[in-house]
Amino acid sequence: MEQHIPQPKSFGPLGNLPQLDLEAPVQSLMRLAEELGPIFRLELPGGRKELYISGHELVEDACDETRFDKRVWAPLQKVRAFTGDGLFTSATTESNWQKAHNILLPSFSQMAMRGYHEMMVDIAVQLIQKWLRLNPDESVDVAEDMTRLTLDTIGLCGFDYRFNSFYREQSHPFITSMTRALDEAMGQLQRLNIQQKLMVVTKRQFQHDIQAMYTLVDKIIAERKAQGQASGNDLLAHMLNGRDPETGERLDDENIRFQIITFLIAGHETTSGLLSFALYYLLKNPDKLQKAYEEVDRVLVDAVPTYTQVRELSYIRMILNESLRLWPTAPAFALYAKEDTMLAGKYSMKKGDSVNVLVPIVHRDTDVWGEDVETFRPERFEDISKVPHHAFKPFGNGQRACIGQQFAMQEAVLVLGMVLKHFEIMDHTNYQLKVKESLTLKPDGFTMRVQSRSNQGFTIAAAGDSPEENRTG
Ligand code: FDE
Repeated sequence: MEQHIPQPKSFGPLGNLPQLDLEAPVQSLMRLAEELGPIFRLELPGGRKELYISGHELVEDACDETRFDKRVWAPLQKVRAFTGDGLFTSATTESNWQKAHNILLPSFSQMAMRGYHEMMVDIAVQLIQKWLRLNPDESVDVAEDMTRLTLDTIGLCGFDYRFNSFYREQSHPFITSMTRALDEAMGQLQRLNIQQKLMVVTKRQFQHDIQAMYTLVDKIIAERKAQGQASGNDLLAHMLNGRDPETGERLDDENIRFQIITFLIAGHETTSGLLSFALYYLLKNPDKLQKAYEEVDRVLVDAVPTYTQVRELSYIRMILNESLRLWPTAPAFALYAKEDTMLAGKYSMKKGDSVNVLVPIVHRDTDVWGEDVETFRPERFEDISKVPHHAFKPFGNGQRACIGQQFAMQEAVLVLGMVLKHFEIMDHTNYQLKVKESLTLKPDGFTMRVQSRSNQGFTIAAAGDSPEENRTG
């Protein structure tokens, strides 16, 4: 029998919009899920109806790829203005999705990670050096420095381009444009059509920012082509040289432009949020922090870690997984029914109907995670066979899951390991978590102090140069 789907009281043409905090929509949806249960419906302006699911059974069923596929939902549709049919914002049915997926998959295999290691170390050393030079009374803006780090890492590993964020007070102009364009894309979601039409200046700025991004990216592509297609062993080289094993086709220049912007967006905000949340949880859980110190001191015996040592930091990896459980930095994704179907045998869906998965709530489902879901306990991930994988979706689902998952985890383990190896971290403000929302989540206004744990500072300052020297290419 068809089951009833709860919906909160709606307000005329605004529908349920008043129930959403526009600064923090995901957190309002989380509160609604706690009130209304594992499935609910909202009515948004324009008569748009949205279904939200967060119970493990519903989510597991919607993740069945034979019946459901990724929907490029409203926020991603807006981002499409500058990422076009890049991997993140294309439908699975668009030909460039399969083609780019086939061509780029090998660049993100565990094997490929070894090849990025020295570049990842190069950027991580810049972060460590910056922090080593702080005066004792200076604090670190965690999310800002982590964003510098993740952006520079994807820039260097992806396109052999140095944003040099640690040498700038303000963001690189590309990032200013990208951040403003992302904010505008999210802003458009909340405006009525008529408002949108009146915002001439905003629209002009949006177009200007998109052009600025294209100009930089097109220059990177042109310079690489001038060096000869075969040069380099980064993502860009794979995009230029790779052929789809199924069709033998290459990516065209416009699609490569979209992919580069996609990787810069997808590859830095999410990973930087992840590292920031992990540091927050460590500060608030001294016993886990102690275990982490013990592991890095045992495994990272040199000033600069090797690839193999990073792979051995299993407790650090568990900490990152547990951070992703509590605050998955990409907090939602959407799926549509490929044919008429029953969701979990209970709710009928017509072909094309879609559901939004509220990942932070799935990750707090007590049926599968236990009663202590609010507790930060990395040990949940100790035995991989005991992890309820069907209720752990920080990287999305199936063939449309995050292609950068290994990359992000490799980078995050390396950086968190190095930070803990070199610094005692201190919660000097007794920070109270406030989650800031854009396309992704991060702790808002989170600062901490760091103190060198030994005289290793000296070693790394000298060793920091070596990855560069050794990089013969
Ligand atoms: C993707 C992704 C996803 C899915 C979404 C949907 O479904 O819509 C998710 C959930 C994610 N991703 C998440 C994440 C987290 C983190 C930390 C990350 N992520 C990171 C990264 C890095 C890089 C480079 C990336 N990432 C990338 C990416 C891409 C390209 C994509 C799309 C794919 C396809 O094909 O679709 C993603 N990512 Fe991520």
